[in-house]
Amino acid sequence: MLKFTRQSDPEIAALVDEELHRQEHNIEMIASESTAPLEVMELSGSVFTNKTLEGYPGRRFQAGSEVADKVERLAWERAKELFGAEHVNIQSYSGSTANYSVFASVLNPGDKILAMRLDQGGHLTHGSPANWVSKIYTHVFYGVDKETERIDYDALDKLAKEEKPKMIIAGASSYPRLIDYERIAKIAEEVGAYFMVDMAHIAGLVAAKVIPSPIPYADFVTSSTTKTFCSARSGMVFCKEKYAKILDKGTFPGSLGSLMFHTMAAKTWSFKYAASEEFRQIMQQVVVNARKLAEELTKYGFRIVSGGTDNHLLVVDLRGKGITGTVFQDALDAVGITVNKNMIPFDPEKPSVTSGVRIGLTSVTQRGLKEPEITEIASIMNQVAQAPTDEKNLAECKERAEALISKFPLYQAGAFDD
Ligand code: DSN
Repeated sequence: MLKFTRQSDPEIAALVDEELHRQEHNIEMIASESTAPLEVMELSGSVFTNKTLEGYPGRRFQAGSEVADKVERLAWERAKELFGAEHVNIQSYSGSTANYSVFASVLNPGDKILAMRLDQGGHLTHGSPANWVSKIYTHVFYGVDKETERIDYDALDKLAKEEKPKMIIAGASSYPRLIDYERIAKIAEEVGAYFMVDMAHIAGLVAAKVIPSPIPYADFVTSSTTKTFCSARSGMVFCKEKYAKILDKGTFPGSLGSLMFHTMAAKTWSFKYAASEEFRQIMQQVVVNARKLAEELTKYGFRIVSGGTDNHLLVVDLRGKGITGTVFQDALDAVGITVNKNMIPFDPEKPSVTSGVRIGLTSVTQRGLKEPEITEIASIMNQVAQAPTDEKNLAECKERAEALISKFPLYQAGAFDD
């Protein structure tokens, strides 16, 4: 895939090779990552990169749109069929811009948004003070119950009635449990709020019908298309038909400019692939593997936030092991297991240190790892946690990790031969 770059710029080509080598030899367990199928790579690099277009099929601002229009229309049909949605807009560049386009469509400056706290699993773009949306809208937050570490729906209900937000957002970056969309939709209806679900992390599981879909319950459902959906770095938004016009206008010209047809082509392929039996089986195994890892780590004395998982990720509380999230992340990184440090609910540590790590199972499952390999990963993680700064221990663990992952190629042999 780098035939020409190798000749004109060996330096950047070498960095791509280096990253491929890193991914091939590491056990990638960042919960927001997955491995893009080769078709997604091809289409993301296709001639659609050259096309500048704004607007919608039949209503473009530039000429030469006849082929691109066919792509966007095909994407609509496939996406609506796959997710059982009334309307889709696939112009977002990412999950973040998908969220921004919904805000631009239905909110005014000063409007109030009720969303999940970032430090208990929410997302930056839902209203963190660090994100620009906090300068435009007012934010109030709900969280999880201290005992169960699951969303406290009674507190959410009470807060919604007190605060009367214009929008309630569900969806999270590090919440391992199913969300009761029906209940939140009812609360939103009672207080006259829009209900938006950000399903970025779980879109693949939803597409494969492995976990329940928010689409029947929410006014708007946003998503990135990487993560469990395993597609291009891009976004998508679904809504009820009654909001179709307002969403399209809020997306373009409301919040986005010219389109990225190369990733739109890749997403179009993924809307077909995600309906396949192959994808369904991978997604089903992702959940099985996540549960298995939670179970195995529990046997080694790790505490799993909320006691387990229903989706592709788990959050591990490391306090019982006497180590922080940073220490464990760095030690695992040194042995070739990639995870990220993560706040646990009511975390006493700073966000730069944390008491936990978040672990995702999508990439390893795509590579073919099943329960026996997950058992081995848990055992390696336990060995790392026992002596996270002991070089001899880390070297032994690295050997075990490398032996395991080398049996499961990232891509088929010869995929990147020029
Ligand atoms: N929110 C970040 C994550 O979940 O890792 C990126 O999408």
